[in-house]
Amino acid sequence: MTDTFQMFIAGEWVDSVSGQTFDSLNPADRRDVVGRFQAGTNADAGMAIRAAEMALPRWKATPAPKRGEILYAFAELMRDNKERLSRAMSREMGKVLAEARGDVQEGIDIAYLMAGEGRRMFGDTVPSELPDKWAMSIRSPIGIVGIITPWNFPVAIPCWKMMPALVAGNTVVFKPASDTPHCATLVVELMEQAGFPPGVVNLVTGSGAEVGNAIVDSPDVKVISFTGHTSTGKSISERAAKRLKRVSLELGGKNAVVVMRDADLDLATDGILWSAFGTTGQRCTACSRVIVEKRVVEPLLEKLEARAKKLRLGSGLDEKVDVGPLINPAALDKVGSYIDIGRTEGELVLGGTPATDGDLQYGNFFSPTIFSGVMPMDRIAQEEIFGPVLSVIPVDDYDSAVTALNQTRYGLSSAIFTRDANTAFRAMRDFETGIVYVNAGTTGAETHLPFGGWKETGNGHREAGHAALDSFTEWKSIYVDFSGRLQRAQIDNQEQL
Ligand code: UN1
Repeated sequence: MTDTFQMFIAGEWVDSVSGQTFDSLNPADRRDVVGRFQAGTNADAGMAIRAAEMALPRWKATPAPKRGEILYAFAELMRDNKERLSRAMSREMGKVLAEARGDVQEGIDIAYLMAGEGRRMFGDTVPSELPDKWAMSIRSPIGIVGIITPWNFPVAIPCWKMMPALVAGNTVVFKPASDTPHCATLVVELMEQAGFPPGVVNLVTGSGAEVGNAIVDSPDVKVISFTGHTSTGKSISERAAKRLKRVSLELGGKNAVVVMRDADLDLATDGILWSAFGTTGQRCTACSRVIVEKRVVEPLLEKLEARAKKLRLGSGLDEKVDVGPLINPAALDKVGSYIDIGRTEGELVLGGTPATDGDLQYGNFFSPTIFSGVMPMDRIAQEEIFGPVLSVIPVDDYDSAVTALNQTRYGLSSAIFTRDANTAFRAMRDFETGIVYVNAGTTGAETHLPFGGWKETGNGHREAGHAALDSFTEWKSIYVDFSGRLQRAQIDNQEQL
């Protein structure tokens, strides 16, 4: 018997008015149905938005430190339920258990961090240019926030978005990816237990075309926070622009690791393999390009190939497995089509096929793949594949490495392996990405620093860290004049010439 799950609106678990459901499948074994979920509609989204509107005045009026205490209780519950959530995530999303635990931990980390923001939420208190006058700025909640999240970090990303939105005093309508509604449901169940009042958090499952658009188009939803494809981000941005809605976008990446001739090649191999094939390449921060000084291409390739060959594919729930499945059959097709493109551009060194041995045939498995001799402007070096496909790009020197690295429409994460401190500092200055790693791969951002990218990776907003609050608050600058007379800024304090 497959369990059927409900949506969470106004503090109640409810069915969709559509009476329709959809199934979430285990990507490692499509015969395993994780659960049946409500196919939400425009009307369901409307009810969730109304619930968020009703809950807003009280939540806004709750002192931020008190709101923070509920976030703290949620963090504790997540910690207590970490193993259960991680296992549910491996089953529904496919990532290996160690990584699923990391995903949940990232959610816990941001919940604790944002709980603390309840007692900080700093503004500025600064001197006024006039005597007997006080000047300060404070953050205010904006209103109802629409949260639209992807499947690849099904616990961490919803938490990255909801925790800052909520501690700042907004209420939330949350639409998770249709590939991972179970993870979303488990998170919201814990939010309910933590004590968020009814209507403060609402969960509506269903398609982007129906539920996502209803949230984006609603005049009552003031902020949209979205992580996903660049094309979807652009369309959300266009729709939301009609209402001058604030939109925070985290989109694609085409992240590169630069390997200099003086690098520790074993360390570089570790970093590249982890960031290219971890999460089966399905991270926005995944490394899909290795830009290598020609002199070390051969030894590096040998190491990469030898190690990548040994990676074990299988269910993420099996602790011996290194690489889980892709999320769904469409992802398998997409990766397959890039292999065809790659064969005409570079040389296939390893992989290049779906993995179908034994029980793998029931899942969406693809062998770790490496192309060598790729040129910076080749399609496999330019387009986001979101799978276990790595392109090795040979270059002459540091300057051509920087040119190749920056020649892309994206700018999320980058890395350099070198033992030369001067080269490392040049890279920190020259790489046009929101995140730069020195002597580490391109993944593994921590939650107390700003997370996000340049160029078409986003629209200038950042998640995580206190920067996240900028997406979910309005600034209010306040002037208090206690001089008892009219004082005109920029005029009464100027010497007359
Ligand atoms: C993502 O893939 O959208 O830095 C997020 C990392 C993780 C977050 C990735 N902490 O890879």
